[in-house]
Amino acid sequence: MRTLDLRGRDLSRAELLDLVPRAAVDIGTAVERVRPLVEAVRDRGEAALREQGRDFDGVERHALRVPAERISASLETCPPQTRAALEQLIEKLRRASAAQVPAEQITTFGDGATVRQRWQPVSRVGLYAPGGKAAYPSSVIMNAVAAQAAGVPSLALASPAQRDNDGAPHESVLWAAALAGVTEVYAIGGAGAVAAFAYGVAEIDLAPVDVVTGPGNVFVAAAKRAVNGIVGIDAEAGTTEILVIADATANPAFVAADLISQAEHDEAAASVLVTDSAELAERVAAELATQVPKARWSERISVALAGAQSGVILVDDLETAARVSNAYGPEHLEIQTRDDDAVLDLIDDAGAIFIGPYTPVSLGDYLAGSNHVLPTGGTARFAAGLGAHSFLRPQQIIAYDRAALADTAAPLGALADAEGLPAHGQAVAARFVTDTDSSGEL
Ligand code: HSO
Ligand code: ZN
Repeated sequence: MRTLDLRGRDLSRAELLDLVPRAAVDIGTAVERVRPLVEAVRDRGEAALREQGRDFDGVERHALRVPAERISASLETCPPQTRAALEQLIEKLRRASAAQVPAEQITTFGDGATVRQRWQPVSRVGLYAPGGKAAYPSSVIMNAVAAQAAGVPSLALASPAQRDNDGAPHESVLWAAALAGVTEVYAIGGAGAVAAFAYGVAEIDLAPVDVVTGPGNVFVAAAKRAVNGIVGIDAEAGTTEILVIADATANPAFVAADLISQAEHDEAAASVLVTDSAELAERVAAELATQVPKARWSERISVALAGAQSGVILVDDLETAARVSNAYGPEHLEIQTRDDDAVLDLIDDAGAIFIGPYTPVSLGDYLAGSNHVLPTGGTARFAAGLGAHSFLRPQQIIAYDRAALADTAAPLGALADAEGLPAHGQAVAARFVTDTDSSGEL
């Protein structure tokens, strides 16, 4: 990993934003590349999906909609310990997701005037689960359970067709769908899946959705950006990132293992260590040198760790470490220091935050009970991870009675007049016209 030594430098946030290691992937450029794919699905439906299946997944004549019996039958091939683990994930995530649904709020203004806010789920969602370098049954569950907790009545799932599974999505994706209770599953991948959800595909009875969610590579993120506005989307959950803030008290073997765990996803994954201890940095480097060669995906991990998106950043103190992290806005932030809560207080921007030596990111990836679909690429500055809230809209319900409306008539008329819109005032005044007074005066 390359080292960036910021010690002795007093840098502004803007300078830090410029300096922090960042992946070279540009979703904006990728949008231009996926637009023809998205438009082809919009205009030519099933035919375009089959062409894209042939070009990207090497499968063309498969069933685009997976039969419901095929989904439930998949459980016969699921090893019992995998099934038990998926069930544990579902149960924990259901509890944590249910806790994310806000209660209805009511504000009253005297007697007879209320503004109520209820949280209304969207009607139909399209969930995407990637199937490239690895299959992600856990992501299927992260998406489906959050939508179910919000009360979304109609869920569809798409994941790339697999040549070695007769054109169905990866078998483990089907296990997760079966266990989460998702019965509408499509063997469609990438930008085409996002477009199919956004526009619908009449030939295969795929009705358009209201919101598309789920992680994916840069092209899936770009396709979501391209259809945003036609449908809602969740955050841009692209290639994974981990940033660890650690001091001299941290265990270098733990830190190295966590950096490796996310680098395992992709050559473009980002692993960043920010520390005020040059000694810890050296010890982590030594750990990496022994742990990486033993890893199953050691080559991919080495590429990710050596990439421009990864690195070790040396700082003078933990306050600066927190500022560096805020500028980076990591998808995952781990804090392993003498006083984790004090560092946490300094953090603004992160997708999810993992506290202490016994809360690795991979716990959150699978079984913490939290959701692992999180904003990447610095979008944590303004975006949140997936949760029940991603599928809910606050909706205000306003109810005034006659007396309460009468109380507001005069100031409302004044505002209407000030804006040169007297019919607005008249809509109120008209309700108070008496038989003897047709002017609407109160
Ligand atoms: N770390 C990934 C999620 C994941 N990890 C799925 C393993 N499976 C992005 O947060
Ligand atoms: Zn992961």
